[in-house]
Amino acid sequence: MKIYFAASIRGGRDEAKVYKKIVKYLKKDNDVLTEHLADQNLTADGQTELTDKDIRDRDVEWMSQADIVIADTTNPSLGVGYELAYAERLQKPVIILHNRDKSKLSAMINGTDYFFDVNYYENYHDAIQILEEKLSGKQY
Ligand code: 6IA
Repeated sequence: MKIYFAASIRGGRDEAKVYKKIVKYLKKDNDVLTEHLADQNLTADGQTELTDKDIRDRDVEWMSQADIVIADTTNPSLGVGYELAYAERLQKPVIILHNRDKSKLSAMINGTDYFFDVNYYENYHDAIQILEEKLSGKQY
């Protein structure tokens, strides 16, 4: 299965360790199109050869190929919000992981009529367990 994983970059990298664990778990059985998000050396102001337009266009192309979008929304991020609205537009299945001890999920995400499967976790073990339950035996 092709997974588009979305998580904060310029919004802040405080949760990068959790992203790394999630991507490592997802990569065991799936193709994670956005695995660079797990790179702990990637900083919020990290440099890249790509222009912002290249990044945006490549990411939406990847999303169109994905079977499912999985987003960690704990660290608020404009890019992740945009990606979730884009996933809704493409009618992609979406699983959201959110650590509610750290922030409150935006009403614009929690309140949308489109089915965002919102799941709250307390630590990365819970996050992985949620994914295990959601992904096992399901065909996306
Ligand atoms: O607003 P944010 O930067 O927090 O948005 C993060 C989201 O937008 C992620 O889920 C990514 O899929 C996407 N995104 C934002 N910036 C990049 C990016 N920058 N590369 C890939 N996806 C991005 C280049 C950083 C480079 C050093 C690897």
